[in-house]
Amino acid sequence: MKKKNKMNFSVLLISIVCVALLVAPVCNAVVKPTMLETLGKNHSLEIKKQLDNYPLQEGTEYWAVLFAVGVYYNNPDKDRPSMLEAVNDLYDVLIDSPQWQPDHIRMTTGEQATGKNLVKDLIWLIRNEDKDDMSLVYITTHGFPLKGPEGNPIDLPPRDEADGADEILVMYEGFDKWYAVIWDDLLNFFLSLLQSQGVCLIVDSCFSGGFNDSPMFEGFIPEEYTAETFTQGFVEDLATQGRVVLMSCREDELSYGSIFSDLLIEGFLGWGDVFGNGDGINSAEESFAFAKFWLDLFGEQHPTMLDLFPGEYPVTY
Ligand SMILES: [Ca+2]
Ligand SMILES: [Ca+2]
Ligand SMILES: [Ca+2]
Ligand SMILES: [Ca+2]
Repeated sequence: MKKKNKMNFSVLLISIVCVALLVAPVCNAVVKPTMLETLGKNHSLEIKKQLDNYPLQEGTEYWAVLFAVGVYYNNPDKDRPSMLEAVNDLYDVLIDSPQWQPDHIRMTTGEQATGKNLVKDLIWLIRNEDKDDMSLVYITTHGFPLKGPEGNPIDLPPRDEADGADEILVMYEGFDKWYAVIWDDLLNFFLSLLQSQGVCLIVDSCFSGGFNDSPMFEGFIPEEYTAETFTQGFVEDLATQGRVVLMSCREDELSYGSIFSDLLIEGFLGWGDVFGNGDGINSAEESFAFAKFWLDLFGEQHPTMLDLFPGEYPVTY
């Protein structure tokens, strides 16, 4: 991930707020309570009515794994403190919304952000969630296409890359030890084991557009498939996973600072819905559209989305 100084981002945010004030004078703050006040009492009642009718099953729990590396063993020049700030901001915005509980969110950062711990976090998620739940995984670190010593692209099995290279994410020791990385197939494997009705993956890294791999196992019926495995519903559950993936840039692009995360979080704070359908819910799709609008305008990085979730994935109310 390329460094961008804080100054530039401050200018960006100020510009965003100014332009947003011009195009949406009804919204004079980014914090939710103020927004709701400005939307008026009648509108709030309407929102409440819609939330009451929101088609989520009783017993739906929201689970999250938030993972930010931000510091790198033996390579301080690669450190990106903005990643650690972004993950804290994301945590705050989630727990500010009633469906997210602190004991349902696992956050790993800095020196703890090793590949082993990411796998542990994902296993924790897999063991806790079930099929009427919603899961969210956020990862931010440096990313690269996987290449051999000669610079040749490498696509580990499954061979699923149009550009010939899997994408890798650098863990805490990743600039010191070549193997301290997680690649997209491995991440996709763990995500594909989730039974949640909705899975939202957010990746903020260079080349993150390569994390658009479809869930594994879909429509896949193994040879040893038996009546017993069918009654357990295992494969059926995997096949029904609705996934939405929000990525900070295209597969062949760099990502700057933590601007994508910061804008997405602004979306979750309320701007997503303000520029979206105004139903009181900041969905992943709406917040992505908000972030994409601004980043496309600047033209340096172009966020991408893989949306296999029917309807919209509700992130904050
Ligand atoms: Ca692959
Ligand atoms: Ca690729
Ligand atoms: Ca890929
Ligand atoms: Ca909405």
